[in-house]
Amino acid sequence: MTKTVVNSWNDFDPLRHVIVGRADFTCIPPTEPATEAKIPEDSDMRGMWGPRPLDTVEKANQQLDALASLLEDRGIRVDRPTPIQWNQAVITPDFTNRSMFGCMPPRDVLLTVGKEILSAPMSFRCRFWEYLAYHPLMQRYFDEDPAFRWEQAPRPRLTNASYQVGYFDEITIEERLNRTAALDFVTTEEEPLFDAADVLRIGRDLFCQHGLTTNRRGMEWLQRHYPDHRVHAVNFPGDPYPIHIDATFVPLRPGLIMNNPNRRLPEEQRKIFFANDWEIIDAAQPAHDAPPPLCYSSVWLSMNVLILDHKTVIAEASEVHQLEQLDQLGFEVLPVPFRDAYPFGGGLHCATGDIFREGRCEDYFPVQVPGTRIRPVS
Ligand code: ABU
Repeated sequence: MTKTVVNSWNDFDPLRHVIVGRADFTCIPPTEPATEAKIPEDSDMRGMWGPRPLDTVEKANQQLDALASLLEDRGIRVDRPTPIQWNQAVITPDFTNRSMFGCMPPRDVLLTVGKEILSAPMSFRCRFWEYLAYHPLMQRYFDEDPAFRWEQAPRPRLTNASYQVGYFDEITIEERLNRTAALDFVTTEEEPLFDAADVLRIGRDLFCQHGLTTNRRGMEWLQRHYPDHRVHAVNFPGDPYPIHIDATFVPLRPGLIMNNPNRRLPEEQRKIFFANDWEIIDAAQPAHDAPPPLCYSSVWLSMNVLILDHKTVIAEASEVHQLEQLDQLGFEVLPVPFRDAYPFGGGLHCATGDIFREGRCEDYFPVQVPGTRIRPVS
């Protein structure tokens, strides 16, 4: 077995080593101030919580294992987390939550920036201990790569002060859209909060989605933690549940980004991309008009693709429009069935976490313009 080298600066350089999640013991967590957000009013998940049915866990694991095999067949090293029994209460001095969530989506928790892997604070109480599933791998990487930086963001307290309690009391989708467009989210600015999947890494620039799971203080913390990077705040009006950037704004290769046409990046925030000759295209429409049963995520997991290199991409097998669009863009597209895994925490990008991609920290945005930077542009 090869020794670990941690290194990844973006989502598109050649992938050589990755974590693929596991569905074992995944729970539907009980309602808490932050997760009411993720359960649409007409969802079949409203009011339900507890371990997910075993047959659905098995089906999800089959698809996750098949993804891992495909990657290994292409010479990519795959590691897997060690699930813990997620059907246990989370008890801290500040809150109690009756169950945890799972470890199918490593992308939500682990932020790899160069030689560092940072466990995010996480803004859901049910996800407070999720990083523990990756602890055995982190210890191994620490032992094998003397330059690996194993980091943990400040553990949040997640008291009621971290949320606008009652934010999701019965309001219409229109009211919800108005609130998110006005940057009024369930999380407050009480303490730094972010999920790793809200951070889009493009070399020296980190684009952070301001939404239900990431606040401005979280971005400020990231800017201080990564002083050589430029941290940007972006938001996407049109998304009533803005959680994680990877079904909204997805770089495909240097110079090309796919944007969810229902969640367009505002004009002011596009300037930095255009000033540096990046093209932003609309993603293809999803093939499905509803997510699978008991799924938190939207139909836009269609665009939650895993890029293997500048010419090769894995996309969900039934997403015919997305497959066709990627094909027309010149990619070799590898279709992988993955809808049974969606309810466990997302799509192909969510279900993976970068450990090693070839390439260095490039400056893709040498022309910095106002509009997104959280620090003034000099
Ligand atoms: N984790 C990405 C999910 C985003 C969405 O539901 O559209």
